[in-house]
Amino acid sequence: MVVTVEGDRVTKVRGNPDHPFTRGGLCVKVTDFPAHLYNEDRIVTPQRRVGAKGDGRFEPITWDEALDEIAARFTDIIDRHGPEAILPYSYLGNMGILNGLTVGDRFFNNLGASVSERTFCDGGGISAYLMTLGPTAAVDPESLVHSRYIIIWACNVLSNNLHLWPFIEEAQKRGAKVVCIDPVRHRTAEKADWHIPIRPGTDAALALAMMHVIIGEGLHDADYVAANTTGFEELAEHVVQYTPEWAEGETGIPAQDIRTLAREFATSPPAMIRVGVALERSTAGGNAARAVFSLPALTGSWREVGGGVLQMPIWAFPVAWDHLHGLHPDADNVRIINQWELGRALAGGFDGPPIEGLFVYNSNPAVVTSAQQSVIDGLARDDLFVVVSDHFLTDTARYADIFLPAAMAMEQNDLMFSWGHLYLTYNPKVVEPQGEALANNEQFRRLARRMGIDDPWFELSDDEQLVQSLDWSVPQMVGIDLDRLKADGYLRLNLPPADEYAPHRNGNFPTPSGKVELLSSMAAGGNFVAPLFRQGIPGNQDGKPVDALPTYHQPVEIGSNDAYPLALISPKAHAFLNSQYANMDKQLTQQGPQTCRLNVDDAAARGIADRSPVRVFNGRASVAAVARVGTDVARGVVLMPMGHWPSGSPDGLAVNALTSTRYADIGRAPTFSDTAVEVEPAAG
Ligand SMILES: Nc1nc2c(c(=O)[nH]1)N[C@H]1C(S)=C(S)[C@@H](COP(=O)(O)OP(=O)(O)OC[C@H]3O[C@@H](n4cnc5c(=O)[nH]c(N)nc54)[C@H](O)[C@@H]3O)O[C@H]1N2
Ligand SMILES: Nc1nc2c(c(=O)[nH]1)N[C@H]1C(S)=C(S)[C@@H](COP(=O)(O)OP(=O)(O)OC[C@H]3O[C@@H](n4cnc5c(=O)[nH]c(N)nc54)[C@H](O)[C@@H]3O)O[C@H]1N2
Ligand SMILES: [Mo]
Repeated sequence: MVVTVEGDRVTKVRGNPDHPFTRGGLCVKVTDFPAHLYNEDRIVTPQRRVGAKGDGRFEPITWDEALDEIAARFTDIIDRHGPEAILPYSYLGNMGILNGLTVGDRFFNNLGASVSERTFCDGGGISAYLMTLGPTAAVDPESLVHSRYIIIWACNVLSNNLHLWPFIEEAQKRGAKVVCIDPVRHRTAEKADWHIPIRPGTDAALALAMMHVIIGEGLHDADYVAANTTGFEELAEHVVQYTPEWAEGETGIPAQDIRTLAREFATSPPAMIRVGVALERSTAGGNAARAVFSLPALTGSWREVGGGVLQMPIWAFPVAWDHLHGLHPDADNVRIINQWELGRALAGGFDGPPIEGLFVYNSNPAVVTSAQQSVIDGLARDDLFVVVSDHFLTDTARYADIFLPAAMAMEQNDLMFSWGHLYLTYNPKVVEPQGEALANNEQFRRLARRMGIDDPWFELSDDEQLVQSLDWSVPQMVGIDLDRLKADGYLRLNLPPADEYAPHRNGNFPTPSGKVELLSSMAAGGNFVAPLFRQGIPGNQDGKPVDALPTYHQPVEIGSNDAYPLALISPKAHAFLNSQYANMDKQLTQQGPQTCRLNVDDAAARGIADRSPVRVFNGRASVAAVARVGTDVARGVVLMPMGHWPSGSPDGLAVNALTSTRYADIGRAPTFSDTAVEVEPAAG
């Protein structure tokens, strides 16, 4: 991003046209970033609640008062119940190495607070990836221009991964066929050559039927399979049962289309699969992801540049996660609470001390977490001491006892690894923070000192912390140091050029066997959750059985109750970043109110007209929405994008009041896409 600063103010932002990956592109969320930075609703001084919880009445206080009060309350809670009565709650509101996912871990691990397990963004997909392929960067996203066949599976590239699109479009111009497997005909599916609508939660059935065809018709690459996979014989026998005719019944995709897809994928090298997070979000989501990750090994797609799987190239970046987590010496015995279960945790549903202190930063659980009503009820508990660090008075922050104002990206230093390309990016502070806002890492430095935590990390400057945050000695960091990063802004990891990079041409997968594990050796340890997601705690297999071979399991909730015959999905909103920007005028205008998209036939059967008010409900809640009727969603499917704040809705609830609270099969992923609802016309 190129930022124009006039005097002491940011006046304009634009994409950097010279950047080889982003090429001058910026998404609608951030093109008017100054309106976000200088927004009149932004809160830039610490605040203490004066009204009732949820009222939103606060008074400004000094940082000293805020830190004193937090230290006193936390100390008191620890004295009475022990440190596990404190729960940190954070996610990906900020994605920097210094200020993002792990910024609070050292502080809370030092205290011995309950560990928050953060699995609701690809915890299942990543765990499945590690089980099948290991922590490999896999393909360079730029190499997609060389693909001849691209399957975009459960991913809305044009809305959610905008910068990848030009590479796919270039491949398409060069003759590649682009296929989109999604219940929704969204912007990306519109541009694809073939959109395959699928019933939510049935992707494992489709992938396994593709295997049935590929192996059954001898379209697999026997040499690649023999050299670079485990368990082929077992898999071949296992997929005999998964015929395309059977899969048609599960997925709603005609058997002949499944055959065509499998044959084309196997015979159009280089073939690539771009996987989105929604793949994991159902009862068999982890199995679906493992099956999909296995496909390119069966067909030998990895042999060529432009073949393989693109999930997220994060494993290319040598971030010193363990060091950033700063594990507590007795970490193995600390209580773990999955963030998904915040409502239950606040209601006393876990063994051990009651949660009496909650510290939320980089997250907005009142919007992003399932069981929304129970989250809001829990936040409203009078005996719960809540600290929220954020930019705005979010629907979560309304329940804070103490609000801490956080700096925004342009007001703080950071270094960014990427979820979507292979460049490290330096994020310099270009203006002083508004008011008294502070970067997250500075907030934790001050709190650590106030609570007498004796850890040298909290005495380090930003640069010193950055130096310790990466392993600068590995081959992909040759030629990269902090000074060069500051001078150039971004540097490509030292990997072969995208046009030559086929990292698994000869196998070399970083799994326990060194091969693609069609038959998973890690499954023997039970359910696997990557330590990245649990403040570093490595003892991560809970013994819950996991299928050794990718296996299909039907959705649990969809189809289980005639009163709720429709399958709800809640993917990302085009104009919001999860819950962020949903309070900005321009983005809210562009996104519009909470909508519920449904198929013309389903609408007609219920007497629902386009743009009329409806209520979407199930046994958990009822949520108001505006109907959008069309043919872009498959029959039986309802789409409500996530991100709207519940406070903006007439009944004070948003889509996560409806979503399932069950875990998926692997990595304790959420199951948003296994949610059943009914829709009916509403008055007014
Ligand atoms: N504009 C915008 N961009 C974003 C974000 C945002 O909020 N807004 N959030 C960012 C974040 S945190 C993430 S994780 C990424 C996620 O980006 P994506 O991976 O694209 O994730 P989703 O939007 O959740 O879902 C993608 C698609 O999966 C489809 N889908 C839902 N259920 C199923 C299913 O069971 N099977 C199949 N095959 N498809 C299904 C949905 O219709 C949707 O089109 O986007 C990032 N980019
Ligand atoms: N139904 C449904 N629910 C979902 C999903 C879905 O697809 N469907 N997607 C899930 C996914 S993939 C994700 S990643 C999560 C996202 O969940 P979150 O990460 O919680 O979502 P965000 O809204 O991006 O960010 C949370 C808050 O961080 C604040 N923030 C931003 N930068 C900073 C900072 O530097 N410091 C501080 N202190 N605060 C900051 C923002 O203002 C915002 O209020 O939601 C999950 N929930
Ligand atoms: Mo995410």
